[in-house]
Amino acid sequence: MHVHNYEKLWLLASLALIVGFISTIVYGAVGAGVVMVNDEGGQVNASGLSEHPEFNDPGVRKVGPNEYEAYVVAQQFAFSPDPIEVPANSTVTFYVTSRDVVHGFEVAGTNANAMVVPGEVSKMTVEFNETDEYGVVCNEYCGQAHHDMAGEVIVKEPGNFTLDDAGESTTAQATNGTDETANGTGES
Ligand SMILES: [Cu+2]
Repeated sequence: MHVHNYEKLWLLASLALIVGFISTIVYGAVGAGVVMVNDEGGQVNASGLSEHPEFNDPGVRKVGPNEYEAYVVAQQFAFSPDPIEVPANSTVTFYVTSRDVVHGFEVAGTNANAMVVPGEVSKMTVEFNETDEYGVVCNEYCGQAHHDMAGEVIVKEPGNFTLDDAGESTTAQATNGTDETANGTGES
């Protein structure tokens, strides 16, 4: 069978396009450090958050050198705590859940962006290298004042950062590694 040269050229060109499109999808999915939020964060009783060992007192905990966990509760129409304060040069794992309806939790300008579903914990990790301020937005329509639902992550100079009382008030893990930053004075 004879295939005309132009025909071959078009076949090749369309093949290259298909390969190109698939490559961009694969790169976007695995090459750019994109991680999907899955069910790793576990589940909670949305109406019993006040009895939860961490979500009863949302806040930032130190769990290792330069490693922090931030427990965040979303509810109509605010995030708690707000602002979320963390030190620069740290790795922060956010655990976010909702007290009422479905919300969004997006730390604008970072890779953190998740749906927040009552009963589920969305877990995501962000590295903060420099002092900065990031807006936190709810990007799931959650009710009449949804457009007002915003918060802030403040990345502070490590020397200016102290954990507030929430960082030392709960459970065994917090009593291990917090002493060096626990000045006992709370927020200044
Ligand atoms: Cu909302």
